[in-house]
Formats: sequence, structure tokens, C-alpha cells
Amino acid sequence: FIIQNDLRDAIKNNEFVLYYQPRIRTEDLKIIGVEALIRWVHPKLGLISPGEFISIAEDSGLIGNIGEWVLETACKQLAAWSKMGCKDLTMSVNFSALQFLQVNLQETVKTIINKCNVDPQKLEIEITESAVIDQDVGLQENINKLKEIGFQIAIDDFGTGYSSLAYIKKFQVNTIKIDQSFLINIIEDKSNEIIVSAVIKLAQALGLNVVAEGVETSDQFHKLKEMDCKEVQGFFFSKPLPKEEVEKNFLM
Ligand code: G
Ligand code: G
Ligand code: MN
Ligand code: NA
Repeated sequence: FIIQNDLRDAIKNNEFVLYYQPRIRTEDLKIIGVEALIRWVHPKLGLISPGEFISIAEDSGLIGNIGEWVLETACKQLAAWSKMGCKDLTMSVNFSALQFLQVNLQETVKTIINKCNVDPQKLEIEITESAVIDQDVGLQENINKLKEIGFQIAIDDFGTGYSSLAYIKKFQVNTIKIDQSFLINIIEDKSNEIIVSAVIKLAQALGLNVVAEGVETSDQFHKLKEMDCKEVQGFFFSKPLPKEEVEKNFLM
């Protein structure tokens, strides 16, 4: 029911907004970064979640423009927070696999980070594991180019696609984000506990950051802390928030 034409006009009409979900350090519960998540404030339908329009954007060739808007908006916000004194904060941005196939991705991205005057080391691009599976030379080249600029790369939803460990090595990722599905029964389900614990150990042995996503309860959090998971994200700490609320609740 979402019309492509509405989506086409949405950037021009300033209808997109970014929410930010805090990423928390287990050791001291401090915020270490945020993940930018897009929302569409449709003039008639109200708030629409990305699950409902990202695939339409991909199919209609609009994902490139939307992706650029997301990156630029996230970079501007990161620069603003840095100016406020939060210099160590990292910004994670979700990229659709199609964005990695753009021929001019490196130039586009460079233009944005120069314009916003942000340190690319503070930016992390998330790519879903399933996207990485589609073997395409363009994808590999573009990941390399983003790494050359200084970006961090994260594998999102880890464990849901074909979790080939070869990809972690091949793409030289910096961060593994464990999919929230593994946390659902982590207290009762021994096999999920073993999987999560093994992924944490593997990531640490490889010198990678590991983030557990979808932490909803205190029990889950304490279990993860016991497993030496150093970074967490989830409703237990905060849902994705508008920038003002991130500032009010986490940065001031
Ligand atoms: O809260 P949540 O509904 O924000 O996100 C739903 C899905 O949409 C997630 O899989 C998330 O990765 C994806 N998503 C959120 N923001 C973006 C974005 O800016 N770009 C892309 N490609 N996907 C996004
Ligand atoms: O695929 P990706 O990891 O980018 O998706 C993030 C999605 O997960 C967003 O839709 C976000 O709102 C959602 N999310 C974040 N934290 C939690 C949580 O603790 N529980 C649930 N159910 N969803 C969460
Ligand atoms: Mn993500
Ligand atoms: Na995820």
C-alpha cells in the first residue's frame, strides 16, 4: 500500500528521520555508540518502519539516494555530538547490500565525510550476513574501499545467514553483531547459550568487537556479562530514540 511515488518525494519533502539506539558497554553501562535507524513520517500514514519500505526502495532504485541521506544525516549528528564533547561516540549505519554495488560508492562517501568533517574511524557500516553471501566482486571491492577510507565494518544479524567464518576473514570485519534471535531463550535454552558463548569467544580471539543485540531483560544482560560480552544493545537499555531523547537520557 506504500506508493513508490510517495517514497520518491520523501527525501525532497524532508519526511525521513533517524532514530538512534544506544550501544552500551557492559562493564560500566556507559553509552559507547549509537545505531542509526531510519523512520518515515508519512504525511497521511504517520510513522512507517524501515521494514515496510526499505525493500520497496531497493526494488525501485531509490535506496542509493536514501542511503546517502542516512549517511549524511548520521554524520552531521555525529559531528554535532562530538562538538558537544562526546568525542568517543561511534555511529553505526545500516547499508543495504545494493549500496555496496554502487560503482561510485567511495567518492560519494568521501564527499559526505569531508562535508560533515567527521572521523571515519568513528563510523561503522553494518551489512547483514545474508547480503554478504551474494558473492559479488563489487561488494568485496567496495568493502575494501570503505576500509581504506577508515570506516569500521560490522556484520549484522550474525548467525542468521550462512555464518561462514570465511566471510569474517575475507571482509576483515571489525565487529560482529549477534542476532537477537539467539538471546530469546538464552536463560532456558542451553544450545543458544552455547552458541552465544562460542561466538563471543571466537570474536574476542580474533580481536573483533562483539555486540549482543536485542537484550530485553536483566537476566539476559547478566548472563551476557557472565559470558564476558563487552557490548550490548536492546530494549532493556533503550529502544531507538529521537536525537533529543538520546541527548537527554544518555549524553547530558
Ligand atoms: O527498528 P527497526 O524497525 O529500526 O529496523 C528494522 C530493519 O530495518 C532492521 O533490519 C534494520 O537493519 C533496517 N534499517 C533500519 N534503518 C536502516 C537504514 O538506514 N538503511 C537500511 N538499509 N536498513 C535500515
Ligand atoms: O537488523 P538490525 O539489527 O539492524 O535491526 C535492528 C532492529 O531491532 C530494529 O528494528 C530495532 O528497533 C530492533 N530492536 C532493537 N533492540 C531490540 C530489542 O531489545 N528487542 C526487539 N524485539 N527488537 C529490538
Ligand atoms: Mn543493524
Ligand atoms: Na541485527
